[in-house]
Amino acid sequence: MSEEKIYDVPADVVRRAHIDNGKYLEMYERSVKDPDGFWAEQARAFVTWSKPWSQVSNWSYDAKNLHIKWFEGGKLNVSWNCLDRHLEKRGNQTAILWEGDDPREDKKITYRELHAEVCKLANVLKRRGVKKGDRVCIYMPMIPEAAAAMLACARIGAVHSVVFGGFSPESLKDRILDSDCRVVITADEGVRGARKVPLKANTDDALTHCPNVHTVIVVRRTGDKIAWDARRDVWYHEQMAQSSADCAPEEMDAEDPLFILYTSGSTGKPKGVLHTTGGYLVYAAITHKLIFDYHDGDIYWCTADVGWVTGHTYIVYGPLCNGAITLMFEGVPTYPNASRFWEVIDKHKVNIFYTAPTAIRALMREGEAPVKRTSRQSLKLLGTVGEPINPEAWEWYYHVVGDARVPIVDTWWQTETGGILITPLPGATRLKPGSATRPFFGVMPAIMDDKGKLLEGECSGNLVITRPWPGQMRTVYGDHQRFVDTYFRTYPGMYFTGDGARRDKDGYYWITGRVDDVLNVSGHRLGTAEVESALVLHPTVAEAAVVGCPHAIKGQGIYCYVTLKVGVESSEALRKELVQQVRKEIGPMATPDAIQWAPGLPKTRSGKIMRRILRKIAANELDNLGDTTTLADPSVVDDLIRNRVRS
Ligand code: 6R9
Repeated sequence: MSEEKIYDVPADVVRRAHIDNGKYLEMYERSVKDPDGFWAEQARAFVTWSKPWSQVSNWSYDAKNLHIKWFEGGKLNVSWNCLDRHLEKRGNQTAILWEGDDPREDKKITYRELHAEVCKLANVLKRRGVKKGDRVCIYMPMIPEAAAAMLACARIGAVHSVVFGGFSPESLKDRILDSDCRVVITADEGVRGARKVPLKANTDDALTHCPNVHTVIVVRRTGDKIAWDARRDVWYHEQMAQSSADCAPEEMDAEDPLFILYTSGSTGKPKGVLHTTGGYLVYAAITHKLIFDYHDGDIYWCTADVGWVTGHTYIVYGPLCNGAITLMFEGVPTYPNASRFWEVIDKHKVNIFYTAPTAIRALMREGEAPVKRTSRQSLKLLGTVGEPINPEAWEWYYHVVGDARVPIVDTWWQTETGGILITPLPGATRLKPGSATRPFFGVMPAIMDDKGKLLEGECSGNLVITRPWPGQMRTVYGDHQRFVDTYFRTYPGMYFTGDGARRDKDGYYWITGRVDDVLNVSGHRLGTAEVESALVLHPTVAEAAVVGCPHAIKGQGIYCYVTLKVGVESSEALRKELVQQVRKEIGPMATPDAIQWAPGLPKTRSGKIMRRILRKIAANELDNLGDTTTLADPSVVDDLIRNRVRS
């Protein structure tokens, strides 16, 4: 078993690291014995406050009285912390190092330039009537203006809701309506892998159902022709030209909302995860500095999209709060060729590189040559996030990309957690391929069995966290009850993550993946219920059940069982139509990998679909289907097995 394999921390890494193992143990102990003392110290070290807090933490995980507050009464502004306070010392240092989709395109934006851009945009928003507490939707490609838009909202106390540019007009519409955004910031088109993404056209589609949106601010990225509604649409560059670069930051309370980010759960529509100002920023900054062992001047690159939480915390807020140089990449790992990541690392002398297992697996398939023709000597640290990394991919990342020279931090966390919770620290933690290893400071994980018993020592079960940390989400926007029910009902008094995990004899955590109906497809979170709803919208579909299936590159693929209405014939054309339907409703990342025609679905006598059986069939694990005697009609299972689709 690869569990036996342990990589020691190289001596040179220990020497330069902020935290070695002794310090980790000592600080961890302090952080859980005296959390308020620990976090008060960190909050002062990482963030500048215009007024101190009156209480470090104030919380209850009791479902009847659920509340989580950090640094109450403390005042600060996130954009001021990410920009203004760096101007004196590093005004002329690069803040955002942008690498375009086309390798010939790049640019450097200093802290001073970014500050001016953000202030101007904040004034544009104000002119369009945006006030503290208003929600603003950001639907953008990976260009610096996306980060500026987030920071401009933060500057005036508006709450941003970034929607990933890969989402369909339908998904965009749902998100705009749920949080009642009245302003959208977008671009004419995005560019990825030399292909154009019609962001403005998608926005136009979405907005036919959003009467409250009065302003769309459009960045000119490609200059191609787009439709224009003169009552509603304004050009970013024209507005900016009329704007002053002087904009005083709004003084915010630590618990004022900073952003909403929609994420998928096991049931219903995606929920608006709400993060607040003070605790989130402290947690983003401390985790970025200590987990990536960031030192002044390091070139740091997180390949996520700003549409996901990783982009929020580890491209924008964490790095900029720390005065770091953050690389932002517009393109894809395989354009113009499979060396692109490594070429960008050489071109910009990247020191810290953070990506997803799905990208590693896709590049691994291309062999070693595209990696080996580059130097990668600048690298000091590698990181992964988004899904469990299989030990083979970990070893390839370590040996081929890192030349067995640099540590890997496998960082486990979620949209809900705001920042990384379980991870190695490069100078402190011996690595085991495939394990996210140990909890970060102040984080108390535990493992529960299905009956609600807390397990001790070596064990496996469901992962919970038993007390809050400053970056934790505070509520589901507009639906606090859903927050309580989703995360605090399964195990009373604890935050339930939805993930399974194992703890080994060294206390290391091995995340095994979701135990609920959430899929993780190429690191993108999707609810099976969302895909099912998209399928049943088609007039020929009577019923649909969707499960995950193993996929060599994506981690999980999407396997759909579809029951057609009586009298409808299945066909290849209809299969294609259904695939299109899901892409149109959700977006290309939700493209089904397999559609199986299912005349019947395995249901209990009370009518509940037995997904356990469907998952096994999709995974081709046919010898261990478990108990099927409680099914209303056990014969449907044989039919499903016979007609299994190879995905
Ligand atoms: C940051 C992010 C969260 C889900 C999470 C888990 C999976 C993320 C992981 C990991 C194993 C890791 N996940 N990191 N699983 N090892 N290092 O990805 O947020 O999009 O909300 O997804 O992703 O299943 O519950 P989000």
